Amino acid sequence: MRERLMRFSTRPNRLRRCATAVALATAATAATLCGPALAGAADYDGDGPADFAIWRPSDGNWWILGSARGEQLPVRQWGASSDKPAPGDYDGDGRTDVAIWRPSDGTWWILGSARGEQLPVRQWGASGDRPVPGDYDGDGRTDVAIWRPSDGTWWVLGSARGEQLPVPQLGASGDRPVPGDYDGDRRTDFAVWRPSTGMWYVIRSSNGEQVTQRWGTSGDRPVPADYDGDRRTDFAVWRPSTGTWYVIRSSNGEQVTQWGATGDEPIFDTGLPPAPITGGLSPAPAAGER
Ligand SMILES: [Ca+2]
Ligand SMILES: [Ca+2]
Ligand SMILES: [Ca+2]
Ligand SMILES: [Ca+2]
Repeated sequence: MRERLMRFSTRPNRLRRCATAVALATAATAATLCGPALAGAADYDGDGPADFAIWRPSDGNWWILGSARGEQLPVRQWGASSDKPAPGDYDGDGRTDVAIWRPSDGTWWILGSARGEQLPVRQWGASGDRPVPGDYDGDGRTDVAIWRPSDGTWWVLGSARGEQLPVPQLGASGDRPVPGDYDGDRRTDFAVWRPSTGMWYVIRSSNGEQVTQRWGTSGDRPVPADYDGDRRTDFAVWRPSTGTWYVIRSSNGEQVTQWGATGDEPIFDTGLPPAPITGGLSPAPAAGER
């Protein structure tokens, strides 16, 4: 338990380390770079723990603080200002791949970590959709997926067979998609958080059952992740007004709070579970240069 508590309590410190690392590397302010336009938490250097990753829309640069050495990885340019970050382990090598989804034409641009090369460009989704990559079919590789706010449908291109999975309906306009592995079966569960009511709606992949949980209020940001290390995603919100994290640990249901430093911002903005991007990325063209 001590280890688990420490894991959680170190997050604000790591946030500050992120800010420090970025500040040392650029004249731009750390506050700007550590703002809400984030790529999520994922394991880019492949050492196990999640690394803090920031994607800056203005220039498409990815700033990653690798946990293995505590050092910033080489800055990579991938994507343009209108793109949405969509990292995941698409090539299944255990390291998160830098990736973006382009709303204007629904294309996915992925820099595979295994070979340091761009994967074939896929078209999946349309303007207005939200990218919700995850391993929905449980084959160990991230699936290209979008959530459509207008009707709450989830469209997933399963990586195992290269086919579309059954299209569930969950959520409505105004909701925030928060997919994660809440039931711990290694498959991503469809999930949304409703800001107006603070309700979480999750369809468990293990049995198809829908479960609900009230956690958080309007103005909070959903930041689901596995904070207690039991491989199940925990319900969690971050309150910007006070910098406080509110988490329900899936291991024991314990409700915990953690104060962040003023100016900290949540990293888990995409709602992606920490997934295994890599250090030492080799040069590759920016998304848009086929
Ligand atoms: Ca990978
Ligand atoms: Ca998959
Ligand atoms: Ca699951
Ligand atoms: Ca957990």
